[in-house]
Amino acid sequence: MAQAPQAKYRKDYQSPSHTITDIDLTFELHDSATIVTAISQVKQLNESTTLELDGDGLTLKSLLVDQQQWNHFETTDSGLKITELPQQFTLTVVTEIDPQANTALEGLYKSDGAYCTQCEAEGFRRITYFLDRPDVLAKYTTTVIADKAQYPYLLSNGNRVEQGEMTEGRHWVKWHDPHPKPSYLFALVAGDFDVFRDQYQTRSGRNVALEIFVDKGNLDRANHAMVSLINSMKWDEERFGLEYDLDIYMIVAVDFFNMGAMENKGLNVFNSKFVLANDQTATDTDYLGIEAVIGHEYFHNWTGNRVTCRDWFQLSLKEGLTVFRDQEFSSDLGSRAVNRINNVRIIRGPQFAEDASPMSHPIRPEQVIEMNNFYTLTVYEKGSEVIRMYHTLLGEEGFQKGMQLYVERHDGTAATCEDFVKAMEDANGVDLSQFRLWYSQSGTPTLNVETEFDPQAQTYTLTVAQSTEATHDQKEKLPLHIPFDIELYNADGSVLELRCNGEKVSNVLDITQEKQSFVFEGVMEKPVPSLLREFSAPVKLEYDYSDEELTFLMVHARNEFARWDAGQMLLAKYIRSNVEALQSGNDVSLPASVVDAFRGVLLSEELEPAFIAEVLSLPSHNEVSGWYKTVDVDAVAQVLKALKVQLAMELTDELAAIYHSLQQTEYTIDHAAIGKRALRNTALSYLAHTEQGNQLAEQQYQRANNMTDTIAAMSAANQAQLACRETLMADYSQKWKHDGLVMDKWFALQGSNPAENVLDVIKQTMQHEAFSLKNPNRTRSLIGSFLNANPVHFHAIDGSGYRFAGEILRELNSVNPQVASRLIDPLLKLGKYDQTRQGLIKIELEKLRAMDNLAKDLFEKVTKALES
Ligand code: B3K
Ligand code: ZN
Repeated sequence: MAQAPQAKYRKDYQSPSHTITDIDLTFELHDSATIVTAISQVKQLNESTTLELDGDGLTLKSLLVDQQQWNHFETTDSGLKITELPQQFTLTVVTEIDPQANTALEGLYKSDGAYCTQCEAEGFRRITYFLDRPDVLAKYTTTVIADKAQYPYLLSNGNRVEQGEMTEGRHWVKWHDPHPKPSYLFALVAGDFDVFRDQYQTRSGRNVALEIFVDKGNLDRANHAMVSLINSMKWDEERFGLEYDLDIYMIVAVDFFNMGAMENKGLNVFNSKFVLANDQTATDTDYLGIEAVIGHEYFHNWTGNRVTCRDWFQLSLKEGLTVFRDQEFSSDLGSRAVNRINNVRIIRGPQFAEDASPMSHPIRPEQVIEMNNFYTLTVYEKGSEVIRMYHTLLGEEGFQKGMQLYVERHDGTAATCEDFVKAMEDANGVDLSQFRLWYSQSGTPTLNVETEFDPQAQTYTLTVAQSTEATHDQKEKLPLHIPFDIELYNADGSVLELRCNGEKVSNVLDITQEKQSFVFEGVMEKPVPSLLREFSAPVKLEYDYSDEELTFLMVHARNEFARWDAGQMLLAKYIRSNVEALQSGNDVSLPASVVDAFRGVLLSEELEPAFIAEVLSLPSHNEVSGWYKTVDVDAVAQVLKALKVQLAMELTDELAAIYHSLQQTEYTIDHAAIGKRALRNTALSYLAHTEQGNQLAEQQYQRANNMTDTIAAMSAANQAQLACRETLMADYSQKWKHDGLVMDKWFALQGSNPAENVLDVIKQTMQHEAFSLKNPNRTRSLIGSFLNANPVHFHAIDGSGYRFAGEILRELNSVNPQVASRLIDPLLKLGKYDQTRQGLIKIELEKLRAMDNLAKDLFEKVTKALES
């Protein structure tokens, strides 16, 4: 490392010295020498006559101030310092960039044959020298010039205003975006596409042209994205009263993309994974993912674009809120319970793990070296839980009042998290002082609950103690304001009305102190408490439930989430006790009563199949690992496998009956059909561990008329290592080897293959014609699944898994630092493993730290991990 990268601190925020009100951009596109001319209208805001612009990897061709060549400038480590400037001026900067060589996929780059951009968070500075910060909002006019035959479509933000032909087969298109925006929302795309068109009329009568651009030949995979877009536009009008504000909305699907998608104003750029789908190429999970991501990016138009962030420390202002909105969208359109379950799984699994890792940070981070490292589960998913808590505390009506005030006050400006809290407070006349701590305090709080029933006094006392363990970034923790949703059940399944001090009280208790007691009156018999209903706060719950109470809740709880949660708590008890049993040399087993509880759910006639499938899904190895200070990787894996096998053996008949009864002849993607397939394929994942497994998987693969069933068959064969595995894998690869996106599912199965020789298989797979380390989707599928979903081999005690990860990371460091930095996360959690493993992981981290070209993305994480 030449010079260690420096952190930026939230407390050091300063408003900009200048602003740029308008920018006129011209791109002359050429593969390795694109010329960018940027003409900006600059205004001084304080007394400084020096303007410092951000720039990264640019070749400066010329610099003019008010049309005159300007010599008062110097290039700095981070850009350009221009001095002796007038108060207001026109700045013309010409730069040259090399999109062809850009494998980091940030700024302007080439994805296969097309040009595209990614500017969030700080990619615009790789295009031109600029005030590349979200609190500088300018109106953009963009002219794109390129070869007409190769790039018939030239796109940018806003509305197309002019176009024309040029010599040498080139053409140009000019765009104007009337909405002032920060540079991170700028986008440009040039290429040859098939276009899927539709239109939408907003509530107030604006006609919006909808265009989805896909690689040639993929038109038959764009329909679901379009349906999802139209549904999003409608939903945002109905639920939030928010309408679209331009005459055109474009989405471009590209194959090389670092994340899911990007909400650039009027021109979203998407990872093709979240656009392309038909029944032969995509699974139900893919379809639901497309709906969620299309919705998410669309919803950003108000929460992110119209109201943007003042600085990057405020990222959760737009991301937490927009995740909340996309979760609500998916829940209103589909199954609320299943959506909630899946979101909670992410919080309790990887988000809690992030809190416990060297990268722990509050949803509004205090210090950042590389901003791209903070697009995290904490900022997004925990951020969304924080928004959900406002909703729980204020109700839908109060929440919407707060939203309305927030948008009214801050439309067209760059706001802060504090502005959002203030809007919620002012609109509802409430004091959220203590609630604000959720923005500044990191870590996972624990709620410890104790109860006492007094038959004489007919009272039931609930004592709640909250505590948050110190995290890597923050030692001192304070009590938070935690909405704690509870219900009390009588033995007959009826629900008690909650009364305290002679008055009826709400189901949502306000936990604000370190320890608090609630005395409920008029309680005749010892009730069964249903606690933290709907996961009303992102906390760990400790309560000593008996098996009987949990099986009771699995049947009687009024809401599905609580039933599922009771089932998970029951499983958790037996996973823990079996890990202990195994460690002391005993057998793994589940008592008959527990098996019966799951049998009951499986046979239930009222429950939705999609929900039953969730109840039957064991927690992941990663989630279970989070329960321990030091995790016994092999014991956890063995227990999870043994419980799966035992449930499969004891419930074989029921599972087989369900499996056969849920067969569907036609493939449709309505939620009922998706639910049936989910349950049927969950049954198959169990049956794979029985005698019928091989035959069922092979037969399902051969008869499948859709990708969901195909992949479910292969996945069952992979996990249970069935005899048919190799044949199915070979057949699939033969069929899809020319289609990287479809091959990703196959790569993910290779990466998570539990076979002993998996590392050899992966190395061989890296030679597959569809694989390339330069493509983030391919890398995440094959390598990411090895690191995240193959615990036994990744954590092999001989260190082979870690060494392999180290090699890949060293290579990716120069190819694509952002992808490398995502991939490294499992290695940061070294503190969770035994001394031997810790030592082996450290060796790999040290090797990375010693690299002289270590990117700051990896630098930030590696140094934190090694210092912890
Ligand atoms: N805002 C983008 C994420 C940008 C990530 C930059 N490394 C997508 C989204 O959250 O909608
Ligand atoms: Zn987002």
